[in-house]
Amino acid sequence: MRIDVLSLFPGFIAESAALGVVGRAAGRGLVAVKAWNPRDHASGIHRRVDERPFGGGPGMVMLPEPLEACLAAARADGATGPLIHLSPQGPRFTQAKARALAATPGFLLLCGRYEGIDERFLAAHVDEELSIGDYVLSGGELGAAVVVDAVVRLLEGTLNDADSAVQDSFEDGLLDCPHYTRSETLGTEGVPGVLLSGDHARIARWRRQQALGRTWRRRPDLLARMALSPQDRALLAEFIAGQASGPGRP
Ligand code: 9D3
Repeated sequence: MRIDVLSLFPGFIAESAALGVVGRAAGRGLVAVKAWNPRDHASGIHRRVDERPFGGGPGMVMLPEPLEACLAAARADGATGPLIHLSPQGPRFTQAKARALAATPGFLLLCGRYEGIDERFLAAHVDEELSIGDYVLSGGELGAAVVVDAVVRLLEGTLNDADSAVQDSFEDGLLDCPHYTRSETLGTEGVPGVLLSGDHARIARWRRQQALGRTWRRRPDLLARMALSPQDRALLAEFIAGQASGPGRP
């Protein structure tokens, strides 16, 4: 897979893509993340990438010309797939969208800075918009890093079975169960007995029940959109029966 990112902070994109799971995937040749700086395609000694908006008002807006030239350079280099604008105006990025992107040969991410990007560039070139959540960021770079991370970890061969994607929260629509280490200082203190029993069927049942129970308590919105199997329903009923209070408890 190939991911090309248009950003005024190419260093941030390159450095975040060199870390952890994404860095390992790049090292294995499963993905190439390439950053493109519109400033490298701006003209004049000042290499301006922003201008004052028509109609006045505070703040600057990204000029279309450096972005046009930057996008053309990326496409000429082989950048492939839709151009996705990271934008607070976009629909929310979800695990389902990460899965859809992971099934493609590649895509481009466009990061805005300042107040945003000239609408004429967006209208001419952007295929899709994505927001990463309802909070205000200073630009699209953190959004791009989020999308790259969520997509690349889904690529075949990226994860070892230890952190296999199928075990993830949201892959089955549930939050994760609690985990306990073989800690030298804490020993087995506070560890649920079932985890020390060696009974793998009981352990699996307990973990599933904890995942269901935590989702019920902390994210009832996720549970409401799921169709639970009769077994899951029974596990959750048992969990709820053992609780002091209802959903919303921390
Ligand atoms: C305070 C500035 N706002 C004026 C009404 C508009 C605004 C412009 C640019 C708000 C945020 C940004 C920069 N944000 C992003 O580029 C961004 C973003 C976000 O802010 N929240 C969630 N997801 C994303 S993806 C890109």
